[in-house]
Amino acid sequence: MRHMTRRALAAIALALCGALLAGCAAKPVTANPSALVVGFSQLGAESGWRIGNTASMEQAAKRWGFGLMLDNANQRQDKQIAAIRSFISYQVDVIVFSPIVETGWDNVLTEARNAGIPVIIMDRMIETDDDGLYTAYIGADFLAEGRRAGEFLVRKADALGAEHLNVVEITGTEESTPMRERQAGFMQAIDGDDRFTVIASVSGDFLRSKGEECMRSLLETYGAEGIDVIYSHNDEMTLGALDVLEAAGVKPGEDMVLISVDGQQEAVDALKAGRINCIVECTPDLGERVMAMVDALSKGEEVPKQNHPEETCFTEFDDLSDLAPRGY
Ligand code: GZL
Repeated sequence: MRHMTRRALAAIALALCGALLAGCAAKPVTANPSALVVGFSQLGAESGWRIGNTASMEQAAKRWGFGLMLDNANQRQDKQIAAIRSFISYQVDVIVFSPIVETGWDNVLTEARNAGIPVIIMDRMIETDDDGLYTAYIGADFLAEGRRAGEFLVRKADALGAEHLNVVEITGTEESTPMRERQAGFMQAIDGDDRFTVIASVSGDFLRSKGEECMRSLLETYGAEGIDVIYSHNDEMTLGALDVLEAAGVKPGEDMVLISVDGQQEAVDALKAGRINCIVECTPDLGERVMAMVDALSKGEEVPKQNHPEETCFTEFDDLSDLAPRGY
């Protein structure tokens, strides 16, 4: 862990520079100068899931009494890299980041390693030949999430007695781990079942607005009668698609099967109303796991490299009457 005096001096210097440059007081990181400081680069605020994930980190840091330097990169990898470099300059105790895409991190993570600062990758994963560049990964098993989506579709097709179903896929941010693995897991689960044809796969970038655009374009291309199933990689895009479908006179959940991922309250409410058929859960509540690992690292304890939270799947076949509020 960093020597407090050196870091305190670095903090004062950085804060003064920041304040002078920004013309505003640098945000105090923590009231307790001896508290651990976590540098957290969050990729953006593109969805209810992401906002819930950020809140989870802030609440957990507060519970543990850690200082949290939070930077929101607004969907830009270059801003995440700059934030990580500022955390290194500040000499934080641990760096946590959710990489918007999988590649392009080796250089800055090498700088963190050279500075002796452990890195926890949270939520999404990186692609690297050197897994010594990070201490641990805490986040979902996205391949399993994709498989759950596909397994629901097989079950639904059985229940419908369907002979053939045309599937369209609205994917998340290209080259991100959830997009790649939710697609791969889904395809694994339906592989070899000739009742299903994936007729289109378009990127909605995890955004509600782009989910609307994708749905509008898919309807124009295939017509409502040409689409039987929509597999959408997150609830925001699904909710955008719902608006477009209902404006076009389609009854989602009945005329078309809708499969979504995340488990935001608004989507769960739509599931309960029969407008969505299945939501594969992806929990944003990773903060407690992250901060417990920060504490363990500060005590020199060994930590597991891969850490996946328990997740489930909510479907039309389940009794959801006592499902607790989702909180995001
Ligand atoms: C998944 C996370 C994804 C969510 C989206 O862990 O990275 O990013 O599924 C979010 O809602 O935008």
